[in-house]
Amino acid sequence: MVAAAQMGPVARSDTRAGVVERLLDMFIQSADRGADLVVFPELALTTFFPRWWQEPLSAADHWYETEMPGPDTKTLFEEAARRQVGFFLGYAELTPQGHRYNTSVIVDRRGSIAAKYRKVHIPGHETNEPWRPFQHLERYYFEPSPDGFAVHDFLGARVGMMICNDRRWPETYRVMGLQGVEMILCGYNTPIHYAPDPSQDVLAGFHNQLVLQAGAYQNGTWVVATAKGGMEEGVDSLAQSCIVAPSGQIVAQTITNGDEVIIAECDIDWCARYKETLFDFDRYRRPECYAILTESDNGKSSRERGKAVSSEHSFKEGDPK
Ligand code: ING
Repeated sequence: MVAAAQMGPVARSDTRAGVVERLLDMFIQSADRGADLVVFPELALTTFFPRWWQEPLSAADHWYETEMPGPDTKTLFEEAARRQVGFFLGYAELTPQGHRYNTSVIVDRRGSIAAKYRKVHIPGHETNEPWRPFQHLERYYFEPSPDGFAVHDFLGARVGMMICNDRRWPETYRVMGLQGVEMILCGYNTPIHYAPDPSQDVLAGFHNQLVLQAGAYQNGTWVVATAKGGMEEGVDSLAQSCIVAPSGQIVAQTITNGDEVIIAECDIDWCARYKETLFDFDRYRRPECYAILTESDNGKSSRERGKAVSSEHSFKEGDPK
């Protein structure tokens, strides 16, 4: 059984201890309902601080964790060991070397960290843009992961992690799909208003479901996606946490934008119904046709070459067929 423990807003003034109390309440509620694993949101311990410009960058240090577990989070790890229930937790990481990452960990039934993931796709902008009603300065506050996506043997399944914007990129799911992933855990903070193109605002929920369902189906994997939603420091953020089956069906979804636990029986054997038929990669995938996907110049050189190639294969109006 897997639970998504959605959070409502975390205020700028909320303390980590106060936030952890909320997480603990939902963790205990999930364990009482039979959960083996509880998935918390991205940056779960603080308000979504990248909505504000702070300089120097060191003025933001207090938003980051320098140790995990730390003094405020160790009760979560202790409860995991006590109830023998694992969890996924997103937080801002400041390493001893001074690197800053948007990070998540999965913690096992003994309360030990089984794996750490650092966000690959960093959205938003790098510099102060006061024209925005609120900012999205993740590219100022976080470095992109140098590690990419891994899949781990965890709680009896092949489990991977992604964070927020990662869920919008098909490569995220396929890189883990090619490692046999059976469940992808995700936390997100998604403002409903998207300043660069407000026409997308009304589609926030649709786009959230679209990418999660497509990624699950096209890779025969479960996806558990947990929001920190609601009106947080004046920014309306998408809730709609959900649990998606390998079929692409949503089997559970939150109905509020506050603290809310949803739970589902996730039969890992369901993955094989897709991985061993329609999406049997060994039988049907054509990697020899996909080289452009991994060119570091985002395909520019292929498009250049493509001009020569496509002239042989594309016909102009009136050409003899
Ligand atoms: N948040 C957003 C996300 O990808 C965003 C960024 C906001 C994209 C609004 C599109 C629209 O869901 C994070 N934290 O990545």
